[in-house]
Amino acid sequence: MIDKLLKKAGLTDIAAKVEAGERLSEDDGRRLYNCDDLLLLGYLANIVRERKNGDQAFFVYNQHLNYSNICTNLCKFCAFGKAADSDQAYEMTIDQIREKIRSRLAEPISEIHVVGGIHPELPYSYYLEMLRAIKEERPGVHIQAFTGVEIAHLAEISGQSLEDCLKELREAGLDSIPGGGAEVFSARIRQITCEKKLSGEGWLEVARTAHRLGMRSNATMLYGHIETVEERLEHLLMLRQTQDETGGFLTFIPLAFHPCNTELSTINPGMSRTSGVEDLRNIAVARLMLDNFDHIKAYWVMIGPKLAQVALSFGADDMDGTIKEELITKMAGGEAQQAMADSELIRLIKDAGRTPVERDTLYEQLTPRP
Ligand code: V47
Repeated sequence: MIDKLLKKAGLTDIAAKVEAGERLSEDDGRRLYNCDDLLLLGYLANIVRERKNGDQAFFVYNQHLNYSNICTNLCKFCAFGKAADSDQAYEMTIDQIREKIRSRLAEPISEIHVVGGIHPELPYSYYLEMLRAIKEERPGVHIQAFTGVEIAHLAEISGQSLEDCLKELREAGLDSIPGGGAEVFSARIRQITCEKKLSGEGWLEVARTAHRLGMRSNATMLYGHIETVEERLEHLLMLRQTQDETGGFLTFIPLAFHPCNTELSTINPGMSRTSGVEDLRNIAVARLMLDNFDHIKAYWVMIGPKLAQVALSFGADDMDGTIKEELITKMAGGEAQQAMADSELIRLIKDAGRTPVERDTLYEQLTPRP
């Protein structure tokens, strides 16, 4: 039966490679992206998913902290970043950050995820103080902070090399780097959507430098706006190549574009949210192409908890976490709730026929809880 379907879709040779654990080529990736048999893509991606992670589906008890939305880049796909003089601009003081952390000390949070805009004025010392303050309030927590774009900015304002800056941030409490800021590496896309932002090569250089220092990081791709299949593929191959070199990426997270309140949707008024099929296809193709990534995350905040649950059968093995407060998606029209109880994550995972595993940021199993 499956052989017939594979033949009909022209994927017999790709399926043979997947079953043999062989690397897929760029052209294979193109064919997968253009395949409209979603169930077949899911079937193939699930082979890799189960080979790497069995029935396990990971989640993390985490807290998001968006310390400021003031940003000089003002990317056209982003509804979160605001100019410093905007009446919606905000920045948190170190005391307010302490308070945010303190307010949830009763919860078994193992990871704090920190992301903000590229702020024109906050001094370098603010970032070091923020890291120290978080660790003081919640010793032992893993701080996953600052996208590659923020890290490059911090190196610049501190007048240091990336390496020295990362070492100093690590001493202050930084443990790993989230995957944001990668967007789509294509120079064409960056020119149109985020011309002031760090280049794709610059982003990869931050990742390489961190990995050289033994610090892990994540990788993302923002899809569903004006990028082509070729540009998505190029992005995935650049990540795969970098991972071959360093082995430092923990997980890949496809991020579904939310057009609401973005400049991109003002320029192209017809833009709509990605469809469920598109979301699952991106997860499945990423799982198949990124053979050297251990984990693929279905980020429920962006694709909704129900689709994230289904994605556990289309290549994803991780649902991210409890979160509670996340502004990047919310500002762009995200409708998913902001918080998910760990019991609800566990229920969704079990209901999908998978085994829930509470993990720390580095994918170590947390049982019993620390
Ligand atoms: O870099 C901005 C994206 C990213 C929109 O590492 C948008 O585990 C959709 O990277 N629609 C930041 N996406 C968030 C991020 C992230 C999130 C969760 C987990 C991890 C991880 C990383 O959000 C930005 C950008 O690519 N973004 N605007 C938008 N309108």
